[in-house]
Amino acid sequence: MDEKILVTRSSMTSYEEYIDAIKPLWESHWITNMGVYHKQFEKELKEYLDVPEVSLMVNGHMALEMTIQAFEFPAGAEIITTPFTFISTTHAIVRNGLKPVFCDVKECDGTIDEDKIEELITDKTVAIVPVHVYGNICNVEEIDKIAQKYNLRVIYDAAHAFGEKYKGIGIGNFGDASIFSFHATKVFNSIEGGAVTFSNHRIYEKLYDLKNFGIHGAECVESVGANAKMNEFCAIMGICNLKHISEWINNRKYRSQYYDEKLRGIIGIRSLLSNEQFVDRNYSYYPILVEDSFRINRDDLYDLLVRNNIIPRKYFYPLTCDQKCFDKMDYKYTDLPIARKLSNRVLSLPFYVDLDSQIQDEIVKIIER
Ligand code: T4K
Repeated sequence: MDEKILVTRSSMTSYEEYIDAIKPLWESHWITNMGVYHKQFEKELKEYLDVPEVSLMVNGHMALEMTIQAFEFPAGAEIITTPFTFISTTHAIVRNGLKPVFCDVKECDGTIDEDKIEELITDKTVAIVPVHVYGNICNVEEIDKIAQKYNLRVIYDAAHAFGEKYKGIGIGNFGDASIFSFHATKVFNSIEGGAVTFSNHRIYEKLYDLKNFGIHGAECVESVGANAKMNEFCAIMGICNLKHISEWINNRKYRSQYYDEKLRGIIGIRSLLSNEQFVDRNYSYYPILVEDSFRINRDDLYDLLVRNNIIPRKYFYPLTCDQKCFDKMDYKYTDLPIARKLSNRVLSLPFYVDLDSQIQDEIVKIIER
């Protein structure tokens, strides 16, 4: 390959469409602080995601961190979560002064193993933060039952699940809240951005205060908040990109099925995307597992691809609990056999809208060889 093929490439509306759309910002000079486009984007997201409430955020991480904060859990309380995710999920818990308790995941799709949650519940447990990893939907029904039984909150990290539905219901309707990421590398982006979905309007008010310094009018600050507002340039990018999302998801579906077809029959390679029949997928990533029956291991396959200018990523390796920043924490050495197994074998192949099928052929050929 002459040029480097990266793991993903931002999906973007046309230059002309964006430039045209941002012109009014020069006329109004209102470029941030809940402007008209912030409001419009929130409204359009509510419709698209088919949820009762949306709160826009500067990015997916702050969406999660502030949502956890909004529930005002007592310091030192425990949150059951997965280590097979991007570091943001764990950081959001730890940065709230809470303790992550890592639950193992399922071999079939990398989502939290609902059968292992109950044994981790203690009198300090206050919530579960599962992740719809790669857009693979967690067992929302079982998680809901456990949460009800033990009176726990459920906050889904749905950073990868934008626009997905389970049994025809927008994925942002499950649990007490869900967070989405609109980062440049996601299925849908607003350059940087994120959102929280929920049904309780009190959460909207709480998040509004948290993301805007707790300001209530020019001379009144009612609570201690931070700054996590989305600006108008990002909101407009989101509004423009939202017009193309269905077309992009269809394009990804075709690319994903193309990989499926080409990789089928290679012994030791399997897709980590679930076949859950009730899910409308968004085809956000294309993760494969390099199993023991494959002739070389994941790291060697990674090196081989990189030598050929193909740059996949080991999403998600290492497990978040094994990261250096948690070296001194007492939750590092939890027994997580499946999460470790997946993390040591997974490789996210280059995958994005309009990825050339010849490049996909080339990638498969290298794997086959
Ligand atoms: N929860 C979960 C489960 C998440 O996966 C994430 C983010 C979050 C929460 C937090 O959401 P945000 O706060 O980020 O909204 C990337 C993303 O930065 C991150 O958003 C994402 N997950 C994570 C899985 O991947 P890196 O460090 O791998 O990104 P980077 O810069 O290496 O980029 C990867 C590839 O993307 C590049 O090789 C090319 C392409 N790219 C990148 C950028 C920055 C583009 O095409 N355009 C771009 O502007 O973290």
